Amino acid sequence: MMILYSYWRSLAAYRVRIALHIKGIPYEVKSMDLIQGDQFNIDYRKINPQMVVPTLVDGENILTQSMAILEYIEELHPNPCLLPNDPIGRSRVRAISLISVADTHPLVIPRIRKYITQNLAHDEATLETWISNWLSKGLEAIEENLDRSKETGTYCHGDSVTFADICVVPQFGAARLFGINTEPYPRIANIFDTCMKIPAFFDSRPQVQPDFPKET
Ligand SMILES: N[C@@H](CCC(=O)N[C@@H](CS)C(=O)NCC(=O)O)C(=O)O
Repeated sequence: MMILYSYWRSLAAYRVRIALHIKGIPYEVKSMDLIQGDQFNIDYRKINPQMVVPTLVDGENILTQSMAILEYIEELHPNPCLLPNDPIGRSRVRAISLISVADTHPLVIPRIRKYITQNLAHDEATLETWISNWLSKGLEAIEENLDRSKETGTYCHGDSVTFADICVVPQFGAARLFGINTEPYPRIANIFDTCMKIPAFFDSRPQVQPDFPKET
C-alpha cells in the first residue's frame, strides 16, 4: 500500500489526499507534526531532503512535490481523468493550479511563518496580515480567471473535477478557516461547495484527519 506523509493542516498534502481518493488508491497516512518539527527528523530527511510534506512512498519509489505527485497518480491511473483532453484546456488547468501551488501557498507555509516572526521579529498581527494578504491575492486572481473564461463550468474547468479544483479547494478552505472574507470570490465559493459534496474532497479535509487537534 502507498504511504503518504501528511499533516492535517498541509494544503499540499490535502491535494494529494483528494487525488488518491478520487482514483480509489488505498494509502496509509503517516502524520508529521510540522509545528513540533517532525519534518526535520533525520530519518524523514533521508526520505525527503526538502523536509516538507507531502511525500508519497509507492513501493521503492519516493515521490515529492504535490503537483508532481498528482501528475504521477494521473499517469498511473488515468481514470477518472483529472485533466482535460485538449492541450489548451490542460494548460489552463495547470495554470489555475499553479496560482495556488506555486505562487500563493509557498508564502504561507510554516517555515515562512517562522521566519517572519522569529528571524524578522514581526508580531503575530503582522504575520496574520501577511497570510491574509497572500491567500486573498491568490483567490482574487483565480476568481478573475474563472469569471473571464467560457471554459469555467460547474468546476474550475468544465463539468468534471480537474487538478485545478484539487488545488483551489484546499486554499479556499484555508482562507475560510483563517477568517478571511471570502465574499469577493463567489465563483470559487460555489465550486468549493460543489466539491464538498464529493466524498473525495469531504473525507480528505483537514478537520477529519487523524492528527487534527482534539479539543481539550
Ligand atoms: N510545493 C510543495 C510544498 C511543500 C510544503 O512546503 N509543505 C509544507 C506544508 S503544506 C511543509 O511541509 N512545510 C514544512 C515547513 O515549512 O517547515 C508541494 O506542493 O508539495
